[in-house]
Amino acid sequence: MAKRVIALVTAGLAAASFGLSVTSAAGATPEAKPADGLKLIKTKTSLLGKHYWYQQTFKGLPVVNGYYAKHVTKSGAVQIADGRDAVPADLDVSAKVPSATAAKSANAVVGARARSAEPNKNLNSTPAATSTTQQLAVIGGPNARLVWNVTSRSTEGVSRSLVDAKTGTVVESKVISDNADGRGIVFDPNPVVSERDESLTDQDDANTDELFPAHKSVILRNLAGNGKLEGSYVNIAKAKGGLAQSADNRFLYYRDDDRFEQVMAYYQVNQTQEYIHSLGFSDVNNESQDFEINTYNGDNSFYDPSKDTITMGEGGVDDAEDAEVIWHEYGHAIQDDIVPGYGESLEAGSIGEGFGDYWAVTMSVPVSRNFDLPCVMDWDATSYTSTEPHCLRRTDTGKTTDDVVGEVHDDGEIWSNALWDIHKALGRTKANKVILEGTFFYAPDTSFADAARVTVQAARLLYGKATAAKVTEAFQARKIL
Ligand SMILES: [Ca+2]
Ligand SMILES: [Ca+2]
Ligand SMILES: [Ca+2]
Ligand SMILES: [Ca+2]
Ligand SMILES: [Zn+2]
Repeated sequence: MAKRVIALVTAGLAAASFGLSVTSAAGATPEAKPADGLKLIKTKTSLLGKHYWYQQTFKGLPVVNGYYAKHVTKSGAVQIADGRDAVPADLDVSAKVPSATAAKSANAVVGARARSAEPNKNLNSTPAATSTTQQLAVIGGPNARLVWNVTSRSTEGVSRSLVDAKTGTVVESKVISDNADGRGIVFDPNPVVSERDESLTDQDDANTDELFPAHKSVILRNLAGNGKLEGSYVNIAKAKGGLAQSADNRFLYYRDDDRFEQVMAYYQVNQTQEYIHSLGFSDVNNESQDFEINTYNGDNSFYDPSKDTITMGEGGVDDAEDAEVIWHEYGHAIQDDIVPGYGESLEAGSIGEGFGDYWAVTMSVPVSRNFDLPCVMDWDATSYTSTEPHCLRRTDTGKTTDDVVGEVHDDGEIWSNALWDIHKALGRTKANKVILEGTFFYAPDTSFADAARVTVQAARLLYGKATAAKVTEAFQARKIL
């Protein structure tokens, strides 16, 4: 390992000694020079002076964990912290293993560890690790070697793996993000579905005996660990009554506490992003999406593309008490992320609403035990519908383009019905891969027909002609193609 030496150097000497080719007095043996270069990576200013941080490099490649810092006080005194590792001068820096192979090996190790850390060990619910970067680097010290430094994402957060670039062996793999798991209580997806009971009502946000059993205890993954509901995929930025806070990440509230809805948004969006990653997509609104919870007192929620923020209303049933409302709005955020300026035509807007409804339904499938799957927002709708089942909209209305009325939510039912038929024909995984992949080819002002064509194209390229034919059929049934 590196020698972590702090040396005090006088001001006069420092002026002569520092530059980009500093050599250390300590730690280097003649045949193993510490470095051929130091690269300045950061300069910090404190009350007492300046702090220069250098990355150790070898033949232009970073040396993993090799650092060098120079602290210069205002009086001119210089302190050196030398954390360089010795690297043999003849170390070969040409990789034998391709970066993609290294990424695969690293992801296998990261994925296996993430699965074993999963509380219920449900293999299907744990997304595979996906790698984000692979860079050549050098490890110094007694086991000096050339490595691929692979950064991967998994349910554990961000991991760094070092893969020997000559042999392909994973030398080291560890979680480097300080993501934390927390605890929360949620509805999943909502009380009507989980309790299979269409007679449940809001009762002015009371925690009634009927609604109590719908509360479910869950793990909140990918939290940043700052005691707030902020993490890799969700950031509760604003909330009525203030942001939920817990030093030990225990966010345990029932529905009559306004913080319950904050936990709902965090949990349900994290679920959806883990699912999207499990499909192999690492660039679908892959960011900490801002939410504002209960800050709008109408019975409506909305996605604001100008601020990239989702606002959840509190009219009737608090909207964030129904995961299907959250997932619908998140559907808008997904489309806006994939297609800049999305929704610039009536049909594009209708596709947006239809996709949001579909996304709510497909996300509900694993937690609904088949309870009226095509019904959208079963719980929120109890506030404003009198007939049972309570649904804001459905994905199985049978509408076709003959039924277009020129209102995006109504016409969205044509699109959501097509997507739901694709879901039934292809199965959930294939259907969602095809539908998300197709979205990458949308124009901001796409038409039903154009969006359908690129979805068919995605099906053909991903799965072949037979699958594409099933997708075509689903659009033809809606008279879209
Ligand atoms: Ca509530
Ligand atoms: Ca976003
Ligand atoms: Ca509502
Ligand atoms: Ca539903
Ligand atoms: Zn909408």
